[in-house]
Amino acid sequence: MSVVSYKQEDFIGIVTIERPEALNALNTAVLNELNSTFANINLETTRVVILTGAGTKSFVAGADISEMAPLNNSEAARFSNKGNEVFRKIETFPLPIIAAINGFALGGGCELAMSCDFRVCSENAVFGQPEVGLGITPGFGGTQRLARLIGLGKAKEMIYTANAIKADEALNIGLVNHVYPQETLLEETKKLAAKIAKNAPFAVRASKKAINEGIDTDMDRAIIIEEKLFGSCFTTEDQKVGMKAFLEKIKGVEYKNK
Ligand code: CO8
Repeated sequence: MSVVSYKQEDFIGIVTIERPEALNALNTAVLNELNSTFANINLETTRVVILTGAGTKSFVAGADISEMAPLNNSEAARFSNKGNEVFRKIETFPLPIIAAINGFALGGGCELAMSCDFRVCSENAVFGQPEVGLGITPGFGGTQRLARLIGLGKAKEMIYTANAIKADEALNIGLVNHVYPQETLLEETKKLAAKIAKNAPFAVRASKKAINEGIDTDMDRAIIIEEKLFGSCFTTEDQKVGMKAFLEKIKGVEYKNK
């Protein structure tokens, strides 16, 4: 039985984790299917991806505890590596990915959301890294991405105390960009995705690459990364079309991803 579904609406791809009986917890099957789902996304016809969980209770309630419980040292490190590889693919995926967090985003769920480009959530969303309460550390990038997103002090407090936070606090600390009622979460996320999809696809993808690669290096190298990607936009038809439309005061330009 499939545990990850994919559907396409215009330029928007929607990936849904579907294990509601375990609050969408990440087991090996989910990690494998996430991997293959992203690998099969058509980069010509898709411009932005939404990642969400099935149901109204949980985005992802963590890595699957029943699968992890019996692991030994090397098996656990391998499981961590498997998750990290999938999440890094998501983080460096050529298209922007918005996490639409529809409930619990705990442990591996919070870590999965953090590997997306940005996050929006429903009012009932709950975030946390409960791992130390289970006798483990975060193992799918949480010790690295949380501090980069919300700062060292707040990340350390969340991880050491294992305290969960609600949507309004997640918004305050910049973990999510917007909070919506559960009923409108997906529609509002699609509106954001549609805004992204209207812009020149090459420019959006180059912006993602510049931001991601630049943040991991020093400013002198980072601005060179930007300069190269900026220059590469001038090889595209969309740059000519976009600038011509501005100069000729033409509204509503449709980019062709060329
Ligand atoms: N793993 C496996 N099953 C889960 C998980 C999970 N993470 N979360 C929920 N479930 C299952 C429950 O066991 C239950 O199954 P069943 O009906 O068969 O008993 C079902 O989902 C429904 O859950 P609850 O009955 O517990 O629902 P509640 O509404 O009472 O509670 C909570 C919801 C608060 C979300 C609760 O389920 C909970 O605390 N879940 C665990 C949250 C958690 O600790 N997550 C972190 C896991 S550790 C992790 O993610 C580490 C990532 C790095 C891994 C590194 C690799 C080695």
